[in-house]
Amino acid sequence: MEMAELGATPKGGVNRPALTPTDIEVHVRLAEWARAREFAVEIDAYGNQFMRRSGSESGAGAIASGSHSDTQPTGGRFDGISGVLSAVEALEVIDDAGIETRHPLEAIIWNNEEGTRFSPTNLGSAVYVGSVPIETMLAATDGDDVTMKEAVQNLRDAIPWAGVRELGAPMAAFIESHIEQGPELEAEELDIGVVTAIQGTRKLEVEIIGDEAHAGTTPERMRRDAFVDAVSVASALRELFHDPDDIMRFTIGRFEVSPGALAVVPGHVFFTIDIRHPDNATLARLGDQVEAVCTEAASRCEVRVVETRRADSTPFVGLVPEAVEAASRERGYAYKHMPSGAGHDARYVSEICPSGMVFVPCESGLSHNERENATADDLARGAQVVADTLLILDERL
Ligand code: HGY
Ligand code: MN
Ligand code: MN
Repeated sequence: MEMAELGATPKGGVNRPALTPTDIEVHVRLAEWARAREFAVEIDAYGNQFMRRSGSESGAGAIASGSHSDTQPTGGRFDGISGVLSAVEALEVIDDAGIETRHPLEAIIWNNEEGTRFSPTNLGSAVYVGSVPIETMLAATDGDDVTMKEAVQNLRDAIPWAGVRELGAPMAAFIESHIEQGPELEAEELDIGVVTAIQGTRKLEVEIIGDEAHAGTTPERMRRDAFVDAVSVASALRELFHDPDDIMRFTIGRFEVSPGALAVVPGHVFFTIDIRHPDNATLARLGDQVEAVCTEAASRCEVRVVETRRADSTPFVGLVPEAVEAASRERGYAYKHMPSGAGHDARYVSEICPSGMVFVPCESGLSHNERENATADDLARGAQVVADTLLILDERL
């Protein structure tokens, strides 16, 4: 609740874009908590923050947990930050108990997971594992032309005593706790979801380019109205992605009409496409048709389509989900295995080490919404599973 005050909105949610002053304040507070425990604090070139309790075996890779602290513009109090705090809580409780682990244990704040502030955007975890080039990502700018590089420097300046973490430095394993963001656990009265996979996704940007003209004098036959074509394009896309089984997810989340003046025929439209599906072949087949469908549906304007991100479905198998399941069972928590509809940092971290996730119930399945809610008891069980999982992994690795 203390973190939810940083970027709090009047409607009870949180608006905390990556590395804005409120988000940096989250990083500072957690760094201070870590320092009070004599945990090491490090920040990498993309602004990911690592808080480490050392282990007894020199050279052993860290067993890590964490999530993100940024939010959607009308986000809730739990998406992301609850996973960061679960990791910090796990390290603190293990420290309080005086348990010596062989591996170092780390709590991580991955930078820029929601990715709403900078364009082009990417997840801190994706940059860390090297799936996108760091130079391009540091050059990304926000609406005020602040670069990600400058934003990372602001973070560094706020925690000048933090060490430098090398991008891609190996980890032994990673476990991310997150609210479910869907309705199943609550409806089935379960405590814990053991996550089996994250569905695949493709993100695209579409531009419709027409001509600005006078709204009072230009006859319809002479217009190249970008909005009119964008409406046809959007309908054609909805048809392309219509799925009678309701498994396909298709969203146009941002739609900008320019110049956005009452008496001007719009000369330009920009919109984003977010598509998701658990089956990579379906995602490939339909995603590959986007450009042709857009071009076909626009009658007078020029259309440009770029793909900004693509990630296949990612399974979580073996060591980490098995440890999450063992932890849940030993605590007597009611759990089930389930896939994730949302994307998460664990998807990218799984490219460099065994990874997995634990879900906790959230009220009515609401997320990316200011009314997002989760109970303290449920969150505590999730954090307990994280702590137990770290210790189980320390034994098994
Ligand atoms: O939309 C997503 O799935 C991401 O977590 N923001
Ligand atoms: Mn999240
Ligand atoms: Mn989110």
